[in-house]
Amino acid sequence: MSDPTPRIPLLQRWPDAFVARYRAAGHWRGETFPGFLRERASRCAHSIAVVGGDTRWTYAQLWTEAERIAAGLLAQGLAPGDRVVVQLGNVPEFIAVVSALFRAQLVPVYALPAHRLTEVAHFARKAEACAYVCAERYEAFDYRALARQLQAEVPAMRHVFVVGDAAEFVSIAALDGARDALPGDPDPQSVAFLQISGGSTGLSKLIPRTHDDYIYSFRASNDLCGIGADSVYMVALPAAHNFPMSSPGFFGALYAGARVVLSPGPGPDAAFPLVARERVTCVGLVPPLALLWADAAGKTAFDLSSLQVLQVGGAKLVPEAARRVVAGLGCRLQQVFGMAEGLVNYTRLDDPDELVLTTQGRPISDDDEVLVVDDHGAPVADGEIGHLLTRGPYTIRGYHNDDAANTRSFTDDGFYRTGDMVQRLPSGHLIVQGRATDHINRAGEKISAEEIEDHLLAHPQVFDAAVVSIPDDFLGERSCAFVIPGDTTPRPAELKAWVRGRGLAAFKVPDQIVFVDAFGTTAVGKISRRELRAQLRARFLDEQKDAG
Ligand code: OOB
Repeated sequence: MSDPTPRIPLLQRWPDAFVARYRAAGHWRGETFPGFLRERASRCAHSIAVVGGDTRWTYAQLWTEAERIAAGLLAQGLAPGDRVVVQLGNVPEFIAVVSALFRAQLVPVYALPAHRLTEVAHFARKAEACAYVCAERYEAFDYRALARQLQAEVPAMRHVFVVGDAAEFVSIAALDGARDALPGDPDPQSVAFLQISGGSTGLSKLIPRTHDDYIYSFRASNDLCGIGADSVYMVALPAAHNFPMSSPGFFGALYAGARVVLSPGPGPDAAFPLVARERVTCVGLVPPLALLWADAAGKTAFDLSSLQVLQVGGAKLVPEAARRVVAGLGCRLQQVFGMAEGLVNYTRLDDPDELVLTTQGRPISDDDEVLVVDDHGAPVADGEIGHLLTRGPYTIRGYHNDDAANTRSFTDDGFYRTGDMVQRLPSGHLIVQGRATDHINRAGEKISAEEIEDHLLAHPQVFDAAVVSIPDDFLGERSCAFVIPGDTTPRPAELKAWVRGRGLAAFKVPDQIVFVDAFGTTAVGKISRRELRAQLRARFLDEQKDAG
């Protein structure tokens, strides 16, 4: 059978010389998702692969489920190469469904459970997807209602598959089909899935990851995070995030033949009983959750002594918070500074404490090229702050179907402009010092200021709006919208309800709304939105200091 899976367009592929180099180095081994999952199903057939809710699947059972669903999807009329938006929470079916998509050479597009119609419709259009997989209900939200709206808005979305009661749609549990209709394994260089970007400017972009590049990233992560067949890895953050997916994530754990435990929520209440019962050895958290866990650990009756490595990433963990986390949980801390576009940095498990507490780690690979440059692109000396640019064996060379973003976000020679400002130490460890783009990092969820401003501007009583990040003791950053009202001033609650009503994830609703008469008092002539946001933020923080 010819290979139907999407290839990355020529301009955004790794050039041949890099392909040769990454292969010669043994990073890209020609492995594929269905290939390794099938192999584990035979080698680790009776080991427990996935635990969640009442389900405990062995590796053999997971593969059987994946093949059943894969065959069923093809029997329903999907064809290899089709894109499928997957919006599932931390349930075993998440892993079975994506394994099935890989098996059938269908391409998952990962939405978070928090995403709502506007976002899911955007992913569907951008990916030209024809199918949507959702849960009947997750965290009290009925996704079948969203599916109906989605089909009305995106006619190309022909198929809806539901985990749980499917109503008029097709139930995942009922799928079945001929196994001999399943395709062979895909080209390792083809696109395995599309991941969602944090969305630093405007709407989220889609990130094409190949089998070769992604498998390398979690195989290499396993070594650096101490994951082996005896490990028990907990998914506490939403499973669709890159961090719990691949750093080392549940895919790393499955690659190692380890056990994956899905926690229904990220907080101590949901997670601690499972840590104790399953003897969890490794978990990844964002900084506010790590602090919650550390505080709760001193008071809980649950036995957390199995925890060996607590990973913290997604947002900056300041040294003082790092000390509290270590004191509270008593296990090894590992800082993780990564991005869905590729590059992931880890502090090493045997790094001196000082580096673990004060840096965000160093790249996975010797072939990760890291540049720290000034505003004009000239390299800065070690220890100085500059823009982080990177390219390497698991960092994309371009977004899916987005020429404008590609021109902005990649240099001519293929470096990704991360938007992060960092300091590099002579050891190669990076310290994240802020960022050059205007997004809000709200407890690890990235919110584009521009996207929220656009939604606020659509309100009839908003004359102008600027959204900025404000430091927050718990979240790290919260969002604050400065709004110049129109003829009458709406109530803040009304504006928040407006943003939510536009079909957006709840985490994007501004935490705070401040009405102002005008913007940019010190500005002469036209200033950029970036400068404007910076001025508003500075003025607000000054006023708070004076008031406090
Ligand atoms: C992870 O991925 P994304 O794509 O949601 O967000 C990437 C951005 C980075 O560019 C940086 O601005 C920020 O999140 N970030 C951190 C950080 N980890 C991520 N900023 C400071 N300190 C850290 N430790 O967030 C992600 C992907 C894979 C592994 C871990 C995190």
